[in-house]
Amino acid sequence: MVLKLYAGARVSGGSAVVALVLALKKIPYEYILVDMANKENKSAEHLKRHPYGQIPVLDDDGFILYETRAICKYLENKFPGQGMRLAPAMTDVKGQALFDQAASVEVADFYRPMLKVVQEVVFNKMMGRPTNQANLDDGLKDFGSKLDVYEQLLAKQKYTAGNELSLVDLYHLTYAPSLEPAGVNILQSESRPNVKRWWNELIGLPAWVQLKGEGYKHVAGLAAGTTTGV
Ligand SMILES: N[C@@H](CCC(=O)N[C@@H](CS)C(=O)NCC(=O)O)C(=O)O
Repeated sequence: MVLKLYAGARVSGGSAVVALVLALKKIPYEYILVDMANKENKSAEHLKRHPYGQIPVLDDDGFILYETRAICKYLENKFPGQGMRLAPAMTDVKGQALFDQAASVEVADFYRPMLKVVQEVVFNKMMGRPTNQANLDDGLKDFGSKLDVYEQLLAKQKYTAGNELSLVDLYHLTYAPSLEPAGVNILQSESRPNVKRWWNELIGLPAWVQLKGEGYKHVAGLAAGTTTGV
């Protein structure tokens, strides 16, 4: 049975990252819209799939999985030889350890401070709330200091987990692409040339550009409408 991806109307957040992994690994899937605007994510039916009432959720023939990073790792482990390889082989113990290290860093040192900034310049705006300048300044300072460390790392290696593009790099595409359209070019600052090089490569991946342009795909290969957004 074909995999089902439960996601919102917009190509954004973790759902977009899962859809990108599905595309890079050439795994067909059925996109099932969860109508977030009408709180379908909090419906009894969806809560059976995701106890926190969130997206994305993957349904692999009745095996239900949530959490973006767990879903991506599952797809890589289930289809290691299909499409692009996105994690070190299981037998590469050191490669796996460096992958896990980079994955933890992404959550603690990139996602958290990045989200503080996105909250102010994207989410607040979407909700019609004013930007809290003190929170924004704080978020930018915190995120900038973490990116300074990324700069040192990316001066020595091409990607966050080594010299191969991996799932960990793709995890960084959760929400951060919404910063530039909101006027925050922190990921493309000339002061961090290696972060800029790495980031431009990620947002320029043809599969990402196509996904943002066409939206999630139905299994028949039809575009699911123009679901562009943050
Ligand atoms: N840690 C989760 C976060 C998922 C998440 O925050 N999803 C958002 C949309 S991208 C959501 O469902 N928000 C609705 C809510 O939290 O009620 C993951 O990585 O999958």
